[in-house]
Amino acid sequence: MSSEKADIALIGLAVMGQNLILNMNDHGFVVCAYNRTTEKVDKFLKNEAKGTKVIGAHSLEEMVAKLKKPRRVMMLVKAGQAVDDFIDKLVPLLESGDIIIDGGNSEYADSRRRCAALKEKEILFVGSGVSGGEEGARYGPSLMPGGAPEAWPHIKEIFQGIAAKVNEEPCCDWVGEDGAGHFVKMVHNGIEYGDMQLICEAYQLMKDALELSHDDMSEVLAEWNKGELDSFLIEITSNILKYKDTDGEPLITKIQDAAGQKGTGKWTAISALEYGIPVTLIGESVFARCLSSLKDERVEASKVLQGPSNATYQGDKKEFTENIRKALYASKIVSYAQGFMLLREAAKVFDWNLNYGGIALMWRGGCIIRSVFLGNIKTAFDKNPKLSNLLLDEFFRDAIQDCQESWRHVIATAVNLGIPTPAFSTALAFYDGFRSERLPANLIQAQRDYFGAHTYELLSEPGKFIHTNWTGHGGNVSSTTYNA
Ligand code: 2AM
Repeated sequence: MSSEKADIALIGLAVMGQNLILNMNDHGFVVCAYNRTTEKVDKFLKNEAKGTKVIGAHSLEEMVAKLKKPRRVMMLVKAGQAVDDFIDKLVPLLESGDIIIDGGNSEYADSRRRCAALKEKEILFVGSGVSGGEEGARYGPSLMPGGAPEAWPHIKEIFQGIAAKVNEEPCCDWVGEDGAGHFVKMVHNGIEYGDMQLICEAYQLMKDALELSHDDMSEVLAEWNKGELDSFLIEITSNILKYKDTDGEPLITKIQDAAGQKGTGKWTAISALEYGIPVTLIGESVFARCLSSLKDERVEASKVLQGPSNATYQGDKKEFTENIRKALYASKIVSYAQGFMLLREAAKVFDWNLNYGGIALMWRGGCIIRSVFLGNIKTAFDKNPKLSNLLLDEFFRDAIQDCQESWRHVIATAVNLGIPTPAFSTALAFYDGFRSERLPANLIQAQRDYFGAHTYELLSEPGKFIHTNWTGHGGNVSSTTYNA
């Protein structure tokens, strides 16, 4: 074995870890591989890593001794306790300025905690979102690193080297402080839930309202994939719809209609509620999966509960298909606007200096939500880095304006036909709420004051809280501390 020292160590030889190592090796970096079950190190060196410059270690001590300084140690192990256990074992072996990177699916709150705890020990912690699955890890993932900013210059070359590229630009940039990388990854996954739900609603409308064949739907999506909606998810959906089972039937029609979930969409929705940001489309997408998984109850209810008698669209099918495309596009714009609103609020709460255009670029390639559309978002933030809301960018404002009539027509039609479109509908409701100078919340304030003396402000006197004795009895004492 050569005495060459490794540029980086990677702990965790499941498929993602192995593929990232091979990707780093392809880009000229020497990687030292380690795994809790050390037989996997030998197996990896003898098989997948055979003939590469990858070296192995059978203990953490050996691994650390083989690293250049500052030492860079990346973990791709099961999220949770395993990460903390490795950190505890690594810290005594490392020195000031060394770097620990967690590339697993950790929760951002854990990354915040780890970053702060390691700072005390002068170790630089990075929590990085890694997206793109096994294929991405091997040939170019989207990487979203955040944590101790001093670590970035030392890992930039490796990270940007192995990341996916779009027009030669790497889909990896520094995200922000402490848990920002894992927060951005979480929002990415939430947006993925939204994108998938939107495509499902378009699918159901084409299938049930227009009664298109699966081959026709596949072609429609292939066509959409040539325009504004050009994206990985539209592309694979087109392929899925035309895929035939051995009997020649579309396989999709035989698949159980109960969606699973691992929880990242749910965590985005929970964060949205926690920070008070109306990320309604991701929320609806999580609930749509929940409703789908109540299969037995739905089967029972379908025998009892009635919908409208007419369930198919009577107008021009081609025209309505184009309306659906526009409804999908407008809803998607709202979803991303909501996602960036959540990022903006988290940046405020945690004092992160988020690079929004950079985030759009990181999602532009390599990951599940990759799309041409993310290039438009990058452009919007390049034009105005302080853009408060995507919907206010001229390009997106005009795009929604262009889609608006179709969007309303599709939702109205779906309502009349009894076809659920929770994501399309919530996007439009958000749009109409967001563009309202006045909402009926004055009545909520009056009701709260009526039953709980919570006080209200007058439009003419903002900042001054007043209580009215609405009934003439019950007293004039206002409540400021109690929240019903
Ligand atoms: P293993 O091969 O020894 O099981 C994905 O599961 C990766 O995380 C694997 O490399 C696995 O190591 C590692 N992993 C899972 N749980 C772990 C734990 N509690 N401690 C250390 N490594 C763990």
